[in-house]
Amino acid sequence: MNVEPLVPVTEQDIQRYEEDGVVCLRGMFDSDWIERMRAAIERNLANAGTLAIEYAEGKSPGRFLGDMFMWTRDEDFRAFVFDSPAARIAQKIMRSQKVNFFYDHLFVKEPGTLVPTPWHQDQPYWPVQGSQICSVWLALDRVSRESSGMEYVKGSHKWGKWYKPRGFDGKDRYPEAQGETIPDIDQDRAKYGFLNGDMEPGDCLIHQAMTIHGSGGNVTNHTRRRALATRWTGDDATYDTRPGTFQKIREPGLRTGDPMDCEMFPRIAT
Ligand SMILES: O=C(O)CCC(=O)C(=O)O
Repeated sequence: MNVEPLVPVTEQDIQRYEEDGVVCLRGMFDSDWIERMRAAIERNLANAGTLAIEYAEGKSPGRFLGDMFMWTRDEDFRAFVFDSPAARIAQKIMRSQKVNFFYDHLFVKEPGTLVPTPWHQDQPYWPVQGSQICSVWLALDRVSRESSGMEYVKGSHKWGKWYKPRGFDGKDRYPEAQGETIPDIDQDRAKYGFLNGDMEPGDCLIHQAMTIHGSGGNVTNHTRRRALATRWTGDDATYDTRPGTFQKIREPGLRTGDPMDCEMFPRIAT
């Protein structure tokens, strides 16, 4: 299992992330990681955590499971946080001295699950302020547009907009949250630039927490779409107790303005 990224992160990758708000890094995780995390995901699908949400329930055939904080209860998800190249990749892309692990988020969209992942920014959901905040979205299957490949609105992390979070299932799960209503991106596609593309298992997308992103349904008959997103923060990130952020597995014991370092958001030695 590789500890270092299989391919070095280059200055060009970092600049692309800074300009576009997302970069796709190819072939970063070896097949041992892919197999290990696939097996861990199967266990999780059979026994999801208390914060898991079935986004497709009552809306579409198939299954779209979102689960979080798997690392707090499963050794393999935990190993991914501490021993995989994800922390090093995040640290490099964010140009950060330190890197804290924020949480892990599983997204499994099974074949024939027609619900999209709605357009959103991540940071409005999260109790964090700062700009060195990113996700490493690791593909564990081949991903195409048809199997719900991710799509990003190019450069949207620089718009200076803060959009109100909403449940992926359309429910108003964050009534106390602030923010504008996100524009209907799909109604006006000619107005925006988009970044998307096919992926292989072991490829990952790194996106900044303010970049607008979403995906379509998985309209394939046989292609599963399993992705493990890990969330990372860097030097300038601080905790923020504002109301209307997502539910955590437990409280970290931080106050607004505190650096992220704590047991729940461990600093990873890279
Ligand atoms: O995988 C998906 O459908 C959603 C991923 C996402 O929104 C994220 O990782 O922030």
